[in-house]
Amino acid sequence: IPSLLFALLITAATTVNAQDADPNMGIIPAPVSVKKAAGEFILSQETKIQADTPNNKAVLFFSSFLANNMAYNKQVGIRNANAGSNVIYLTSTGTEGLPAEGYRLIITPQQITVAGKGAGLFYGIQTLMQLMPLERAATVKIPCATIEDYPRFGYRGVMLDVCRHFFSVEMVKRYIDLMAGYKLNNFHWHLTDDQGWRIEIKKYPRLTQVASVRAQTVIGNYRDRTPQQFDNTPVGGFYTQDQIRDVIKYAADRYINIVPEIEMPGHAQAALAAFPELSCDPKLDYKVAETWGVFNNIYCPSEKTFHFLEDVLTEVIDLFPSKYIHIGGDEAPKTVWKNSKFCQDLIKKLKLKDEHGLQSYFIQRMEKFVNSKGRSIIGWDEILEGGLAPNATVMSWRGEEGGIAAAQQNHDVIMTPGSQGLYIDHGQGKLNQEPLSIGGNEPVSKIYSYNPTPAVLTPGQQAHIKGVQANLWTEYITTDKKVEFMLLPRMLALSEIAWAPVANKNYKDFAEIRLPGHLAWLDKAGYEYHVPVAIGSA
Ligand code: TNX
Repeated sequence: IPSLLFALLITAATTVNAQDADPNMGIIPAPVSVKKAAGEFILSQETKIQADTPNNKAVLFFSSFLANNMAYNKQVGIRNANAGSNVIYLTSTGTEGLPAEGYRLIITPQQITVAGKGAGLFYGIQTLMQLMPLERAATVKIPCATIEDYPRFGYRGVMLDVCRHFFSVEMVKRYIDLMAGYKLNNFHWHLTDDQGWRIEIKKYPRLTQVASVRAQTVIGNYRDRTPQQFDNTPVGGFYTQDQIRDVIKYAADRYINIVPEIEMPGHAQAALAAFPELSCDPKLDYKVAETWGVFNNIYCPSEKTFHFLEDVLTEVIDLFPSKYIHIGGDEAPKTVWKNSKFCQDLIKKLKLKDEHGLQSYFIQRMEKFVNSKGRSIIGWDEILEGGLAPNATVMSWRGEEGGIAAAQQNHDVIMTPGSQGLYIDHGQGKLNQEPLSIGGNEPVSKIYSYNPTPAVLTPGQQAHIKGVQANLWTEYITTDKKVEFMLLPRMLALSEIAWAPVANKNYKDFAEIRLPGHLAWLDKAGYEYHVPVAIGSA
């Protein structure tokens, strides 16, 4: 008998070990809690799908997924008291004690229950979809488990620069699809820059007629300082307001907010090409920038400029429901302001310290305007220089220092430090094995190891870190495929640092156990991605 008991114990132990090999059941980002159970639910054409409200957008998303993936075309029913077995139930009940955006997913052989409110239900469905096999089939097996899950951060973002190169509505939607599958919830749309203005503003048609087109584009890496070669195909493109509304709805159907960015006072040369009178030296001949880098031609802090930007932001705010409106603030060289009599007089009149004070005055004025419309500004960390606008949220990109300083001043922060792997325009492997990029080497392991709450902050200050974001600048990204290549699989690592509790993070489990299944899914979905270097090498 003792040896039989021993054998039983051994069997039990091996079963547990086999399960432990994949404690997160392949799910990315890793859930807060996963309890596996024996057996599986068999989803077939006979399965009933029921919901509290069948026309809920998360429910509609799930039924269209089933229609596409297993040709399941039955109507979603309303829950009745005697649901019986072979039922998937999507509900907002049973969510007691769950934090915002959280869900419970209970899979038994008889029933699957996805419980969550709003985004929570949508995320529960995303997890359930990840548990389904890749192959199209009429019947699929889903392993039994109880999963309870909610995000670490409320803001989980990815930025796309559509100015340096323009990307179609279709591509933007593909980008949003990827975000949704990985529970990312803020798409930062970088819409204006020196090299192109990409949003239709009804009051100023010259912005799209003139500022959205550049005559030629530097090719090669401008940092080499080798003689520059130009591709003289004109590059243009902008989104009409109708297209923007369509993208906003598409994103909202996936619980993604879009944060629009209108750059000021710097990165404004394209706008100045359309409206030279907004510069401090209107006699100069401005053109939409054709090379990369930082440009001296910035908006003049004049009443004309403020009126123009208020008009632009009025249309932007009418379009975008986002609480946050990003007004840039980065890389605004002060040379022109230093040499301008108008600016120097203004500094004296307003009793400002210097040009940085003038930039603060500029941002604070715009903040007042945005706040008057019930919205809040985000600015890049340069908005700290010369004093923060009272209600601003800081996006910390030049390392974490700006974010730390802002949190210490009780301002909200979104961490996106380039030095910590969050700049996904940088290369992901050895440069000689990579396509042309702005440089750097930020492999997926580096972004994975980033923790957005710096230890120097007190718990109270850490609460100001609202989230984390990866930025995809597109100077060297000319095609849709290259966007995907730069984004993937780093975006999956981002989703885990934005969502999962620190204690659940484990790079080996992420990269070796779970990632391969996701790469297979990306293959199937036709996305291009970088093949990460094996752990331990390179
Ligand atoms: C800095 S990050 C910029 C961008 C460039 C990027 C290239 C930031 C706020 N400004 O204008 O595209 O570096 O990595």
